[in-house]
Amino acid sequence: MARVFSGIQPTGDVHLGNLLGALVHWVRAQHEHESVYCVVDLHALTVPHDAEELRRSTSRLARLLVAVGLDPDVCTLFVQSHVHEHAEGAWLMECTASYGEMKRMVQFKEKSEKADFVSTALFTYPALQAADILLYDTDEVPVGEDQRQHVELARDVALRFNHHYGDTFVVPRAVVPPAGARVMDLQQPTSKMSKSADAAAGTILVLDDPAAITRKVKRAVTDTDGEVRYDVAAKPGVSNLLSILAACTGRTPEEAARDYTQYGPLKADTAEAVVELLRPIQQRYHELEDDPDAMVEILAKGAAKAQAVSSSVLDRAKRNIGLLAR
Ligand code: ATP
Ligand code: LTN
Repeated sequence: MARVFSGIQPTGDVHLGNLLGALVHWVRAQHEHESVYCVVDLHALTVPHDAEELRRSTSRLARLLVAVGLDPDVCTLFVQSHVHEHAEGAWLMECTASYGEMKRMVQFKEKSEKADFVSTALFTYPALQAADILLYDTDEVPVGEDQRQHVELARDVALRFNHHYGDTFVVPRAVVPPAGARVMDLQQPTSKMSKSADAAAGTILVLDDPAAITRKVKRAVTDTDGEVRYDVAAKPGVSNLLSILAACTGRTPEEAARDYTQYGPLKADTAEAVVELLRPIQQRYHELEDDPDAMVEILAKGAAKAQAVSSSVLDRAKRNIGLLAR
C-alpha cells in the first residue's frame, strides 16, 4: 500500500480553501493509503512569531484536523516537534542538498523579500521538509502547486543520498490537485482564498459562525451580465461560487449551474451548503475543545506511531552516511 505524507503549518486560521483543496482529500486518503499527517510547528519557527500564540495555534490546528475527520486510529496524526527525528533528519538533508539547489527555491525568494528579519532556517526550510517526507518512506505527497518545488527537492536529495550512500530512502513524488480545485477569494476571485489575504471578507474560515458565512457569501463579487454559467475566465466570481457549491454537494460546477438563473438564489444555496458542511466540523471541534485530555492522548499516540517509523528510517540513514553506531 502506498504511503502518503503531508504537513500543514500552524499559522493563521484554516479556511475553506485549505479544507476543500487539501483536508477533505487527506480524510479520503486515510482510508485508501497508509497516511501520515503532521502539524509542522518547527516550520512555523522559521518566521518571527509569538511563543504563546504558536502553542495555541498548534493545538487549535490539531483539534481541527480531528474535527474534519482525520481518525487517529486510521491515520498517523502528530505534531512535528514531538518527534525529534525530524530536526535530526534535517541535518542529514542539509548536508546532502546543495547551496545552489536551496538558492533556487522560489518560496524563499518570495518570503525573504517581504521580511524584515530573515532567519537561516527560512533558507534551509526545504531540508526540514525533505526530512519530514523521507523519514516515512513516503511514496506520495499531496500538496498545492506552490509546494511542488520543495517536494522535487526532497526527491532529488533522496536520489543523491541513495547514489552516494546506498539504497536508503524511498523516492517520493508530489500529487497536486488540478488547478480548478482551488477555492478563490470571494472579494478577488482571480486570487486564491488565502490566510494572508488582506480582505477577511473574501476568506471563509472553517470556524466562522453561520451568520458570518452567509454575510461573506452574499457579498461575494460576481459580475453584471446576470447569467449563471461556469466560465472561470469570463465569470471568475460566479464560477467560484459554483465550484464551492459543487464541492459541498458532491456535483460538478456545470451540474450545479443548471439549477440557477439568478445570482441571489445561487448565493443563498451556496451559503447554506457551506454552513451545513461546516456545522458538524464545528460541533466536533467544540466538543474536543471541552475535553483537552482527549487531544493530549491522541497526539501522544500519534507521536509514538510516527516515531516508530521515523526512528528506524533515521537509523538506516545515519548508518549509511557513515555515523558510528552508539
Ligand atoms: P497562505 O494563505 O499563507 O498562502 P495557505 O492558506 O495556502 O497559506 P498552507 O498552509 O500553505 O495554507 O496550505 C495548506 C494546504 O491548503 C496546502 O495543501 C494548500 O495547497 C491548500 N490550499 C491553500 N489555499 C487553498 C485554496 N485557496 N484552494 C485550495 N487549496 C488550498
Ligand atoms: N511547506 C508546506 C508544509 C509542509 C509539508 C511538509 C507539506 C512541511 N513539511 C511535508 C508536505 C510534506 C507548506 O507550507 N504548505
